[in-house]
Formats: sequence, structure tokens, C-alpha cells
Amino acid sequence: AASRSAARSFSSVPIDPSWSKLAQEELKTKKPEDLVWMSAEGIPLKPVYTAADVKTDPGLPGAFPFTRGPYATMYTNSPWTIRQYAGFSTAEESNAFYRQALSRGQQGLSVAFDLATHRGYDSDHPRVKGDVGMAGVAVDSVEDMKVLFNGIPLDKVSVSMTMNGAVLPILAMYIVAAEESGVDQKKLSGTIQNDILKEFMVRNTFIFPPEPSMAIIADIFGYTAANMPRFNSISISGYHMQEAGADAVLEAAFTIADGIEYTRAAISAGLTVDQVAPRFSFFWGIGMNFYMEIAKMRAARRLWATLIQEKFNPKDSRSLRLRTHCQTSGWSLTEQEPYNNIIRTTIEAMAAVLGGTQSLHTNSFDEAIGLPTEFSSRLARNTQLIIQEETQMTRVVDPWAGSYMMESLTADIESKALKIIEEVESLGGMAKALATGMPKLRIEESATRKQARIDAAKDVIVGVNRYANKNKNADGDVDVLVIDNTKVREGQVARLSQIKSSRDQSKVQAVLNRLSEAARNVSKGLTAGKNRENLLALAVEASRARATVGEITSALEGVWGRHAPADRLVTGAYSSEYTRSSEDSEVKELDLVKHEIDAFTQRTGRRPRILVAKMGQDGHDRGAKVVASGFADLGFDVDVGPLFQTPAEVAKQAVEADVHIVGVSSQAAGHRTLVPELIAELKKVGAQHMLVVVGGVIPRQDYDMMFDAGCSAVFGPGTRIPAAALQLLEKLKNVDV
Ligand code: DCA
Repeated sequence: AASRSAARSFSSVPIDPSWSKLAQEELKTKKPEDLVWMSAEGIPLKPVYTAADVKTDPGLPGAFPFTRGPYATMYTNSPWTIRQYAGFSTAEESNAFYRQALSRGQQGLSVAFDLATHRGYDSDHPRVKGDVGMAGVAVDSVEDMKVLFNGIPLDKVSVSMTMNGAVLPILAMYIVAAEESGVDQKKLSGTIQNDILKEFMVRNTFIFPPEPSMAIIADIFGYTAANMPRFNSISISGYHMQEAGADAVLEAAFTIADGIEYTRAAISAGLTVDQVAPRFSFFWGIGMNFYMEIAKMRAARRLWATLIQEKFNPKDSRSLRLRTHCQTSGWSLTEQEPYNNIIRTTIEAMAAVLGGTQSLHTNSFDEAIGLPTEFSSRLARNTQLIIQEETQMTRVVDPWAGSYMMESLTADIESKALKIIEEVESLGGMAKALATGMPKLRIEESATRKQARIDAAKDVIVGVNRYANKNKNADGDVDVLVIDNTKVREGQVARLSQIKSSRDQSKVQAVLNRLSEAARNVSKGLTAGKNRENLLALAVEASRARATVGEITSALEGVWGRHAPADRLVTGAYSSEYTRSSEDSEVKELDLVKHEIDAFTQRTGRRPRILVAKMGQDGHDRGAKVVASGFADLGFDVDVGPLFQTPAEVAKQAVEADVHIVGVSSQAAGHRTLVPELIAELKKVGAQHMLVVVGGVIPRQDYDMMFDAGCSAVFGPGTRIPAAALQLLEKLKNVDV
């Protein structure tokens, strides 16, 4: 298949003629052009590069345009920060984990919050029953935050917090927790993610509508610029775009475009570029396309420097310097043969390091199966320690500079990304572009194509679509962390009621009223510092008074409302990529699916209909979207449910749409609580005949629990869409519909 697709197009890619002659002898019947490989980004990778391919001098590290790194000496003087992202249900457990990790080589902290906290709900809220303590630590008030950092010197250890939706209460509680442990906010070093644009694009842990969300960010910029000089006020994130299926060019382009939009937001709020941009930081996902990832990081640094210079003309050169965190790709991890993931992560970590990252998280090998254990976390951390301390890779700055291939690839990514950035700018910048749906659709289209390439085995994944181990249990069962979500919730609820009974209620109410007043002023278009109070300053006061995350959020939500996204589905991308590149056997499989669908339609008078549902606060919807697009392209009728549903809401929609199948997508362990509840709700409304299937990150250990609860099938990561469709059509034969 590889040579067939290569032969299709690339006679126009210039290949060195002298080399072509040499190559021709070895190639026999093939042509040198047949060796050109087209990447997902639409960049041809040639078998050989020469000096003629290099058009740009990368300059020196630490100097404009920073292609080779933000610092002159890079790792030769100070290596990247080993910063593992973690959070375990309760503040106590997480604190113990952080302290142990720091004593064993970790250098900075990175806090994962649970989904309830992300979405601004206290742990006692009925909507978040399945979410409390899942995929991160539950924080309801400053008391939880104090436990979280107990015994950790916050003036020395830098702390990154992945928080976007509930960014005001969380950053405020961090400031107050530090203050009450004797560390002034001036001394705090670290990063708050605070990147709401990508939430609207891909990650979905927003709370408020876009406009007030941008006002919150500008207020955080203003507050940190004045009070927290060592703190990075934002982590502008491409990572989640890559996880949602964006290729390297889309990831770089949309992320830089976001950064430009944030700079503009700061300037409209009365700040200067040099007050904010030096404390902007970035965040890349690093996948398996090794050269591409290194080139992406180099290209992005150059793009940022060039565009910020051109658009905002800063005086401080630090405004031009792109500093970044990287995380190895969660998407690239497979449930099948999970130990392969250690190898993948190592290679990705090397790409991040050779690309010049400032800070790095390496994934645990079991993350496609469940939440990481202590064992898998240790291996992940050691992966970085080994690269940092055993390989001597830190001894040279940007060793790829001057590589014909790397300089050429860097320039290719730069020019392709620049075109997309210009397209976004011509729509009026990222906020406006988002409103048109363009970035989201581009990413979803890229994701769907990628899935089709994998299903057609055009992109090889060892152990999944090639070289699969027939003996499924060869590696034994991998341990996963099981969280007793009910117990975590009970503990949180007890602490909440204790706080609420011991605080000065009138003081809390007074500051919450001021927050609502400030929110109203935001809606009137007033600017912080001049004619209204700064939202973060108010959240700090509220946190000191022991207001909770949920209360601070509600005070604002009462004015702004909660954002409900409109949804669109990509069509055609799956089937076009699939048929274009498939082996005959795979095309036959598609024909079989079509045949079965026709048979079903004849039997029942309508096409098979599936509702793809997301329950709880887990906003990861790439899987759900790809499945929905794929099934629609195969000929199913597909309904896509809104995000953040309760089981009862899903059951209601399933009945209203009269579907045959409810497909639940679960990425954050909520299925243990939510799937049994959904099945009970379906029974209640007389829809027990509907097939319920679950897909996503479902640990093997949970499969029996899912089947016992009444699920018809469980589809883990790596499931091919046509295979899943055939299995469901087979099951529908036994259902009276
Ligand atoms: N020579 C001299 N000083 C150096 C060198 C060098 N070669 N390299 C780094 N430094 C300095 C930096 O200037 C910085 O000092 P500062 O605090 O006064 O600015 C300090 O050493 C730390 O280095 P830095 O590169 O800023 O690394 P981190 O503190 O780890 O920050 C950054 C990395 C990406 C900027 C930050 O936003 C971050 O940690 N992000 C993580 C986001 C995250 O965890 N997300 C989770 C998903």
C-alpha cells in the first residue's frame, strides 16, 4: 500500500538528480519519487535532502528568531524541568504522591484536578456524582489546597496547574494557600494553564461563554503582571489539539494564533505586550512522527518571534521567546500490548528534548487502560531521568541545526502554519474564527482522516493494526488504579459542610456579591483596574473568606450563564480517506457493512440508529466525534448527544430519537458509576431493548462489570470502526426492533 500511494503523486517534489541516478540502480523497477512519503500535514518527506533544500539560516540559540531555543545555553547549563502531571482523588493522597516524587527526581509539580473542579462544581453537586475524584484531585476550597501543598516549599518548587474553566477560584486558592503557609505571591513560580480558546476548540472544560471567559483571562494577566512576577500567566496549549487529532501544522498554527489573540486581549485591557508576553508559556503534544515533532517546535519558536515582532513591536526581547512544556502523546498509547507504550513514550520524550522543551511530562504506559499506578508513574519519571542523566543528550544545544532535512522540514511547517494563521487573522483573530467553527472542524476532519488511515493500516501501529499478538494475555493483566469515587465524594462533602459551618457567612456573601457586581460590569464592557474590580483579586478575597469553588463559580454564572456549545459533525472524511488508501480486504469489509445495513433496513423499515453519548463532566469528545463521523459515513443514522449529560438525560434523548443503540464514550473512568445508572434509567423509561455499548478508556478489569450491568459490547482504544459496526449489526439481528 505504501508504494501504491507514493506512486500516485510526487513527481513534482524536487529530488537531487545526482542522487537519483545512484538510487536508480538499487531501485530497479521503482522510481526515486516512489520513496517520497506524504505526511498527514501534506508535507512530502523526501528520501534525501541536500544543501539545495536549505533556504533559512536558523541563527543562534537565545537570539531572534529563537529557532534553536529560547535560551543561549539551553540544557548545557540547565536541563529541562521533569514535571509529571498528576493528581489522585484526594488532596491527602496527591500531597503524599508529590512529596515522594520530588524526593525521587521529579523537579516541578503539575496538578491534575478532577472533572468536577474543572467545571466549577463543588463535590456535593448532584451533577458530578460520577466525576468527583476521577482523573485528578478534588478541590472545593482553600482548605483542600492547603492539604495539597502541605510541606512543599512553594517559594522553591514551581507548580503548574491545569485549570481553565474554574481558573479564578483555583488560582486564588493557590495564592491564599501559599500566603497562609508564609509564602508571598511575589515568590510564587509556576504556571496556570488558563487557555480558554482551546477549550472551546477541543477540550471542552469551559464554564462561561467566550466573551466573559476572555475577560477572566485578561484579569489574570493584569493581576499576575502586577503581583506575581515569576508566575507564567498562561500555558497556550496545542497539546489538546493534537490529542483531538490535529496534525503538527494545525497544532502549531492554531496555538500561535491563540497566543496572538491573548496578546491582543491583554492590550485591549490596557496592558502592554512587554507586561504580559514574557510570562506567556506554551504547551505541545509530542507524537510518534519523530522528525516532524522536532521541526514543529523549532518552527513554532520562529513563527512566534517573527509574528509578535511584526504585530506588536515589543521592546523586551523576552516577549519574543517561546518557552514550552511538552507532554508525550496520550493518543499514541495503545491498550493492546501496553508495554509497547514505554518504548513509544521514550521516543516521544527524545523528540521533545531534541526539540528543546523547557519542561516535560512523560506518560505512564498504562494510560490507555486506566489511571496510572505508582509503578507506572515511576517508570515514566525514570524515562526522563535516564535521558537527562545517562545519554549526554544535554551536552549540545539544538544538535539538529544545519541538518538539511531538519531545516527544510522546519521551514515547510513554518510556511504551512503561517498560511493557516493568516487565514485565522483574516477572519478577525481566533475568537472570531472559533465562532465560525473553522478550527474545530479542521481538527475533527484531521482526526477522522487519521482514524481512517489507521483502520486501513496505512499508518502502522505495532500490536494493533500490524503484528498483533494473538495471545491476548501474553503480557498478563496490567494493574490499574481503581478509585472508590463514592468514598472520595463522602470525604469531600464532609469537609465542605465543616467549612460552611465554621466560616463567617455574611463576609462570604458580601464578597460573592461583589463578584457578581464585577461580572455585571464585565458584561457592560468596563475594564478592570479603571472602573471595575479585578476578578482574580476578588476571588482571592473570597477564597480567604472560605468561599468554595462552586460558590465563586455560581456568583459569576448567575450573571453570565453556562456555555452550551453548538455541534457540527464532519461527514465524508472517513470514507474518502479509507477507500482511497485501503487494501482490498478492507474495502470488502466496508461492502459487508453496507450489505448488513441494507439488510437491517429491509427488515425494520429504517436504518440502524445510534446515539453517541457523553456523560458526566468528561469533555474528551474526539473519540465520540470520530465514531459518530465514521458510523455516519458507513450508513448509520447517528445522533450526537450534548456534552456533560446525566444518565437520565441520555435515556430521555435515546427514547426521543428512538435509537437502536446507545454508544457511551468514556475517557475518564466515569463509566463505573454512570453506565449502570444509564441502563437503569433506560429501563425506567421502557427502553431496555436498546443496546448499550461503551467505548473509550475502559480497563480490562472493568469489562465484566460492564457486561454484568447489561452492556452489549465494550470497545477499547484501537477498535476499528468497521469491525465495531459489524459487531453491532450482528447483535441487532437478535433484537426485536
Ligand atoms: N541558563 C540559565 N537559566 C536558565 C536556563 C539556562 N540555560 N534555562 C532555564 N533557565 C532559567 C529560566 O530563565 C527560569 O528562570 P525564571 O523563573 O527566573 O524565569 C528557570 O531557569 C526555570 O526555567 P524554565 O525554562 O522557565 O522552566 P520551568 O520553570 O519549568 O517553566 C514553562 C517551563 C514551560 C515556562 C512553564 O510554563 C511550565 O512549567 N509549564 C508547565 C505546564 C504544565 O505542566 N502543564 C501540564 C499539562
